[in-house]
Amino acid sequence: TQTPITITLTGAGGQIGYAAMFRIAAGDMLGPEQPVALRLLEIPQGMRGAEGAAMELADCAFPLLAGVEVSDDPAVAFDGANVAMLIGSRPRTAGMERGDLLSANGAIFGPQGAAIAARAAADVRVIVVGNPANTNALIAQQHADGVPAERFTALTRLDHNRAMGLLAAESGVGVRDIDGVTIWGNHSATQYPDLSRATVSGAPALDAVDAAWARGAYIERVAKRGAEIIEVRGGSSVASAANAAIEHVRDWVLGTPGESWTSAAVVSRGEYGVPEGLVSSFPVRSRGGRWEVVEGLDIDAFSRERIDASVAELLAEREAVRELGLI
Ligand code: NAX
Repeated sequence: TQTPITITLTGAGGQIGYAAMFRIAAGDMLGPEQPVALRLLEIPQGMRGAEGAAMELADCAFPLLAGVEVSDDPAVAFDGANVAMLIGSRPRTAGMERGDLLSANGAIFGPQGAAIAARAAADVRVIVVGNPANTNALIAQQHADGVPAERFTALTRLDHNRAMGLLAAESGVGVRDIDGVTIWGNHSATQYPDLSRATVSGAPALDAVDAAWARGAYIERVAKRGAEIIEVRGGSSVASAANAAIEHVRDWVLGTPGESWTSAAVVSRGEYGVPEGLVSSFPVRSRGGRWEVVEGLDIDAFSRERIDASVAELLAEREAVRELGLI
């Protein structure tokens, strides 16, 4: 039997945490042989929800589940964490100014970054789901002295999966026949779902679908898919978000298959002209437990403009959190 991997989930009393934890405990994230120990972090008002979920986990009698602890203290919840999934945040609500939004999240992600640096395992991998995810990841990373920057990532896999699903539907194929999709930039309305390298059944996607659609309505539909789900379902994306976070961690730890790539927001080293240090989405492969940005792709003028626009938003968010003294 293997040593359990410790996974910390924040916002564990909320919807995405609830959707994620049962699949993680069932082995969907780290495989059917790998025991997992869960540490659930909540704020005091979310503790009952997390405790109830922990009771249900016990009632599942998952053979791989090596233990569950619930806490409202980051120092306890991040203790020994190998994987930290930061789901709880303060998302934007109607009428909220950007400064208020960023300040509220700075108060969450700064201390959590520091607690990760102080308590987590040496190999800790962090994924931020809570919005604004890219900048929350930047804040956490900046407070995690001694933890390599590459261990901090933010979720754009949901956008990536949405982009795959919508392309497959338009082309009349299954998602297994889709490859080479990329999400660039911020997990926000400015994100750029890029089909210039995508293939449908091995042929260029831009030959399989209307090029005007690919560079117009498609981009908008992917970027606004969250709003579309809210309108139809009457609630935000939950199971699909949990699934994407699980796939992000799975691929990070276990690797991506072959030459295929996926999308993840990682700390830029200046690839594709994205300023160093920004947490921006790129085409990535996972090799030997590390994300590698896929380099050397040609970027045409249209793509350049879209990438630059989303990166400009990330830069503005970084400026704002600097001015607020949050990093
Ligand atoms: P919920 O409101 O259901 O759950 C959030 C939970 O986080 C609550 O139980 C709350 O008490 C807890 N929480 C708040 N501050 C905390 C802290 N400092 N420490 C620990 N727990 C804390 O939201 P849910 O639907 O689960 O969504 C969670 C986050 O994911 C939101 O910020 C949401 O905007 C974001 N999303 C990000 C996506 C992405 O692709 N990156 C897509 C889905 C989702 O919209």
